[in-house]
Amino acid sequence: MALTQQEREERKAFARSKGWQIFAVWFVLTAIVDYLTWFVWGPHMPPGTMTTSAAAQQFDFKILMVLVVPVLFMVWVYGGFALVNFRARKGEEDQDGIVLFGNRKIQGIWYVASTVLVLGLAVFGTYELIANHDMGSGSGPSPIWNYSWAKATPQGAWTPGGSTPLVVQVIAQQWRFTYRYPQFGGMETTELYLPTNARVVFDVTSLDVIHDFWAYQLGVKADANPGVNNVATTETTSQTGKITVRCDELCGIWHGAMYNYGEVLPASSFETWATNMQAANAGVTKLLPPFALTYTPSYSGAGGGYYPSYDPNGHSVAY
Ligand SMILES: [Cu+2]
Repeated sequence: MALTQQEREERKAFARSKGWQIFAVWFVLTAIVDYLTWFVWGPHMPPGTMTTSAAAQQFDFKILMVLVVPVLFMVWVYGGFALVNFRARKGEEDQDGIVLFGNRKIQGIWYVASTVLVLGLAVFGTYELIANHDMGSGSGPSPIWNYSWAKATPQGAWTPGGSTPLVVQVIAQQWRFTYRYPQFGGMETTELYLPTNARVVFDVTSLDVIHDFWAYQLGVKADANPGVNNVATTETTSQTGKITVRCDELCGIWHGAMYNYGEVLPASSFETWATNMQAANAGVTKLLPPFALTYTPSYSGAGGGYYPSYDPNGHSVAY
C-alpha cells in the first residue's frame, strides 16, 4: 500500500534523525575499538617483532584490522538500528518502506568511501609487496630495492655486531630439518639458533621431495626443493625468543610430525654456542666442505669430488 505524501515526509525525517544516530554510534565505537586494536592488541599480534620481516607482517595485520573495524561496525550498527527502528510493525506488513533509490547524496558517499578504501588497499598492498619482496619471501633479493648483503650467499666470518650476515643452510628431508652453519666449520644442528641484531641469509634446500621451511615467528617461509638453493633473508631485532619451524608442504606420511624448535639468542651467547658446536662437530666436518649449495653429493662424485662444482644460482662459492 502506497504511503500518502505526508506519511512519506514524516518517515524521511525519522530516517534522517536515525541516520545521524547511526553515524554517531558507529563513529564512537570505531574510534574506541581502532584505538585498542592499534595500541593495546596490536603490539601483541603474531608473528611478533623478533625479525624485521615479522615486524612488517605485524604492521600489515594492524593496518588491515584498523580498516576492517569501521566496515564491520557499520554493518552491525546499521543492522541493529534497522531491526529496531525500520521494521514493519503489526498492520504495516503491506506498506512501502523508504525508497533510497535515486538518493544521490547516499550514493555519492558510498561510491567515494568504497573507492578510497579499495584503491588505498591496492596502493598499500603493491607497496608492501615490493618493499618486503626479499624479506623472508624465499624468492631471492628484491630486484627493485636491492639489499646488497643479500645478493649472493655472503662470504667471510661472522662476528657479533659485524656486517657479514650469518649464513644458515636449511636442509629439509623426510621428515626433519637440520641447520648447517658454514661460517662455523659447516657444523650441523637439529635446532635453529640465531643471534640478535643480525642479518641472516637462509639457503634452503631439500634432500628428497619438496618441503617448505616455515619459521613463523621469524616471518620467514621458503620452499625447499631438491637440487635448488632457495634464498630467504631477514634481520633479527634485539628481541630474543623461541621459534617453531614447521614443514608447510605435504611431503609424505610423517609430514605432520616434521617440525622442530629454535631460539633467537643474545649475539654473544649465540657465538659461544656456535663455537662450541663447531669444536664438537670438528671430527665429522673436517671430512666435508663447509658449504655446498645443493648439499647432495654429485652422482658423478666418483670421478671428481662428492659435491657438484657448479652453482645452480651462478654464484661462486668460496668457503
Ligand atoms: Cu612436509
